[in-house]
Amino acid sequence: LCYPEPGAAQPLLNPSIPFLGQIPGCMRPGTMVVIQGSVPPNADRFAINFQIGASTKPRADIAFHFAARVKAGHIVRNTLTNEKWGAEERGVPYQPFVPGQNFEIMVLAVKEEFKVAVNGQHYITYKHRVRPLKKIDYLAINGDVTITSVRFQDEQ
Ligand code: 9QG
Repeated sequence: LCYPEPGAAQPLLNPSIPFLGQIPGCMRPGTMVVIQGSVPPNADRFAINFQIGASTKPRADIAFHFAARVKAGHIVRNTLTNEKWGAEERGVPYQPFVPGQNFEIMVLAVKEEFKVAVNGQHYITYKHRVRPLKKIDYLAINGDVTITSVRFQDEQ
């Protein structure tokens, strides 16, 4: 269900983790999600999930899983379908998440892919494996992370 309308949403401030929230208007080409937070000292891993629904049993499909494995130094991207992970995408230009430091992750959905920028710099893209995009109606954030704000915007 794509409610509320895009643009109607106020920024979410200091949500507790694990976070699960509806994406106002669902994802569509031009939807941008801006997540600000920090990596706690000693963080192992955290993940940002763009989901289809909020079910835990069975677990909702995840169109785009962005997993920062801070200790291991990997950023893994994947899709969960019928409780099974697909092929991981792992290449990164650098590892931007540093324990004790703030970050900003911007995820922009365009027609063919998600574009992810970290700290204002283009970081990676992820080709859509789930279509149509508007099936993606929930954002979940979990793991070792502190989130100060989540903003949903529509860029036409
Ligand atoms: O490890 O990899 C992404 O391909 C799995 C992880 C899994 C994902 C997956 O165990 O972990 O990152 O949400 C999950 O299930 C996370 C925490 C091969």
